Amino acid sequence: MTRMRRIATEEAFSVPEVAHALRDIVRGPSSSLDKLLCRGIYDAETDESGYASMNFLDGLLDVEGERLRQMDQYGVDMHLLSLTAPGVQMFDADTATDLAALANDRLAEVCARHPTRFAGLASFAPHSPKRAAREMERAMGPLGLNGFIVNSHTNGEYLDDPKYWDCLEAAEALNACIYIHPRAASDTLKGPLQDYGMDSAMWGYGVEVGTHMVRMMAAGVFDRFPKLKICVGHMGEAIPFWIWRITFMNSRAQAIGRAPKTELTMAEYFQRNFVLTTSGVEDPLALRYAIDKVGIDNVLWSIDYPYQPMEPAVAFMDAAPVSESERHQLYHGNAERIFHIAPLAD
Ligand code: VNL
Ligand code: MN
Repeated sequence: MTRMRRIATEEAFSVPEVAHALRDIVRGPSSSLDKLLCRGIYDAETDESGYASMNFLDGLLDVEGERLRQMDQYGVDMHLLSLTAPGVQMFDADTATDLAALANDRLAEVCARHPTRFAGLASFAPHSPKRAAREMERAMGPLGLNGFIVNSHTNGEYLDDPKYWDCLEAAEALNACIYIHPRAASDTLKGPLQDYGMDSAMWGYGVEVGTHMVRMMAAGVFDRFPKLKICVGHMGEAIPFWIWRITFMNSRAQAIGRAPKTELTMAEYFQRNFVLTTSGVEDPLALRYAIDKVGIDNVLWSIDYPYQPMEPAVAFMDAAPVSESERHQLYHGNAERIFHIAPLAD
């Protein structure tokens, strides 16, 4: 019997041009909370957060060296790569558009060199939505990429804002899933998240993306784009646990005129329009809960390399309290379906 294929679906990379541009951003006047992590990664000499000691930059810039070696060592067949947060969303719209295209070109090249080892989510610049839509078509067409990544808010605005709907329309038309990955909370959300290391993965990222998801559902975005698929990491950014209360209180808010009327309930949108991955949550009870809540078709395995180590993420899923057929779906079947990855011939 052959070993089960393992496709990891939230795997970060970068390219030197984007790294340099982010270094310039953190040396500039931006008030973004992302500066803490970005200074640590891209401007290590000025780091005050301690992030620099994690050496994430080496892991991000490397795709075909140490990363592939570890994938071989731990039996990880494929990384679905995505340009790491904050992606291109801190740059002005022109720079963001150009750097997204450049990162997508590089990504397509590496996927073409290793078609069974790497697939990729394309970047786009939401703040230039018409050009973004064209880049999305290029990414899914000639570049042969597998879906899209967006790092939550853009200049403090979220995808419920109709100014971004060209991007949502393109994704839906292309039958391509948008992965909403965290970045640090927007300026209007960041206040109490600035201490104790709460800015990033410990807490702030989940608050930021969870807020983004609720905004999209409550705004009725999925009435306009019923076939749009959104992927989120971190076992659903706590929304599976909250969805009953979100649904109950949203229907009350609708009834008293505080929220727009929607065709479906929040729980129905969550079920129909979202899939989630396991990145950075190696908790078997949380996994079992997520599967029971959203269904085995809607949960995908991921590592979150290089921010999370590979070996424990594999050990977690190998030992997870699921049936073998469920494990097949988590490890590869759902990723193949959602992200247009060719199944292996028997
Ligand atoms: C971290 C974790 C950062 C996961 C990430 O992206 C991430 C972190 C910037 O631990 O800082 O995807
Ligand atoms: Mn991640």
